[in-house]
Amino acid sequence: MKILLYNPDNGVTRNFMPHLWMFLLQALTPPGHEVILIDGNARAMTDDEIVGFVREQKIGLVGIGAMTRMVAKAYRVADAIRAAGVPVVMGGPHVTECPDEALGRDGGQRHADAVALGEADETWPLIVEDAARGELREVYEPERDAKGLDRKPSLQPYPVIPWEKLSLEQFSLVPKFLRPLMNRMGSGWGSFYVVPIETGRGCPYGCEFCTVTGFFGDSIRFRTNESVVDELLRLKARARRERGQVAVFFIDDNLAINIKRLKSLLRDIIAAGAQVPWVAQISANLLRDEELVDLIAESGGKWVFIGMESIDPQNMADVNKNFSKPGEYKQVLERLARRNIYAITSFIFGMDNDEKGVAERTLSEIQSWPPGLPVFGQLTPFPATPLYERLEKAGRLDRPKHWMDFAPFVMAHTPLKMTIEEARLETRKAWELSYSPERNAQAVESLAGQSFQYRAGHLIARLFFRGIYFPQMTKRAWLKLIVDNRRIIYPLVKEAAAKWRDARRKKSGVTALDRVP
Ligand code: B12
Ligand code: SF4
Repeated sequence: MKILLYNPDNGVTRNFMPHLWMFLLQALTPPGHEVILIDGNARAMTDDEIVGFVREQKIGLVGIGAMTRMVAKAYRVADAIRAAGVPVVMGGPHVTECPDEALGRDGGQRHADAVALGEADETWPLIVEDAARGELREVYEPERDAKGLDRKPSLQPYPVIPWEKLSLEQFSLVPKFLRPLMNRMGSGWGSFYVVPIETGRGCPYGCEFCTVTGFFGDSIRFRTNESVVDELLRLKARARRERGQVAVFFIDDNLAINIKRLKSLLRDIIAAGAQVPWVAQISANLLRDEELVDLIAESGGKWVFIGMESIDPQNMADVNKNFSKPGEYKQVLERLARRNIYAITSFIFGMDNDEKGVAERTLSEIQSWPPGLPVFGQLTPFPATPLYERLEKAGRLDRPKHWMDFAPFVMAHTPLKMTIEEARLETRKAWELSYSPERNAQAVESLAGQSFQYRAGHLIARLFFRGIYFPQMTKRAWLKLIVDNRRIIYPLVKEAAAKWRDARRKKSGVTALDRVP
């Protein structure tokens, strides 16, 4: 049977990285079936194009995964595929929390033939075999333990994802029109992929807005160090073979949740020479340990994603994230910056203690920190989170099913001290000011004294991150961005050209000397 795994885009931004669940389920598919992956973030397709593809390829089963944010699109695509007579199974965090919605048991339209609840590592092979026999059940859920809780996959052993031979073409971050040039320059940047790798699952912290503690559980499971190191070595070998670049996003919710284990993993990565540039999510409270931060740097850690959420301790208490202290953010970022590690700092606006002016207050704090990549979102009540339940009980949900009419940056409830429109404007302002050409130039200039690679890398990351908020899909949009940022791009390009000429001169100097009898 041919199986298509599909992840929809959200219609606004594109992810810079493919979704792990597709590769994982592909690796867990029983032999005898062919699995094709399409990530709408990388390969945008209309509903008709997807249905056409399913027909043309004679697909026998379609698996669709989606976060809440993309679920309306996922349902639409599922409806079109089912109308073409092909069964659809849906999985992931949203349908796990709202299975009745996907199955049409809540009075609405049915979108899926079957749903896979929770972690599907163990149920997926069963789903495939049932579908191949034409006997799909409606609901697949993990077995329960003696306490009636989902039995979670131990991650030991962990399936081997054959990155070394998978087609990653749709996920290369180097724009197609630049690839031939980059290849000709022999710079090793003809391809660039960010690949997701998990080393563990689960987080016990239970922040009010987060689905992770409920979905993956509060007990943490880790893969063995060997299996992670092996995956990194295979990736590294591929990048070397293709003369391209690869970076890894360790997608664990909190990579340092067990500091002792992380240190042991990083030491093994270093000992095996398995370092690749990597990014990971780590909460600020777990970045106090100097030895850990040394190991992060030595093992290839370049960027750390920190869920800072707010600079207001009252907001942090309101969302049960008191363990993360705004008062120590600056110190943490300086500790990282001393090792040339920078932070993607994530903020949430529209918390109950936020007022008009929150963007400016937050930005003036950020300005006093080492340069990083701030990102701004809004407090969103995802189904089955404690936040959703609190707001629902208080009758504060303006759009209880906000995912069915997804509107980017428009909140689904009204914060206590500002309006929904004010929250939208504050968010916009924060993005505009943080990624203005002036701010980009200041950030790069503040890295004066650092190597060319750091400064250029920082600027490129800024230009990409801006695209999370501002549509930046077309060549025209990129050109405009380059022109707007010429003040900082021009000197960097000049410096690069001088370096390149210098390198060529040195090379030809050696060649000339070699020819002397
Ligand atoms: C990596 C990541 C990202 C990446 C992008 C996704 C990517 N390319 O991987 C980035 C950083 C870009 C990102 C962004 C966002 N993210 Co995010 N992200 C994650 C994270 C940390 C890991 C995802 C992952 O790979 N997990 C490991 C895999 C194995 O788990 P899984 O995806 O759940 O898949 C398993 C099962 O669900 C199931 N399954 C999943 N799909 C399917 C499909 C089928 C057919 C079947 C059978 C089974 C199945 O099987 C898998 C194996 O067990 C999760 C948290 C988490 N731990 O999952 C949050 C998470 C998915 N993100 C979340 C959110 C909210 C966001 C943002 C909206 C945040 C924001 N405000 O901007 C954005 C939206 C991005 C967008 N494009 O619109 C929420 C989603 C909650 C929800 N109900 O939708 C999560 C759960 C975190 C949280 N705090 O609650 N994210
Ligand atoms: S620390 Fe991160 S993953 Fe853990 S509960 Fe809080 S937001 Fe979710």
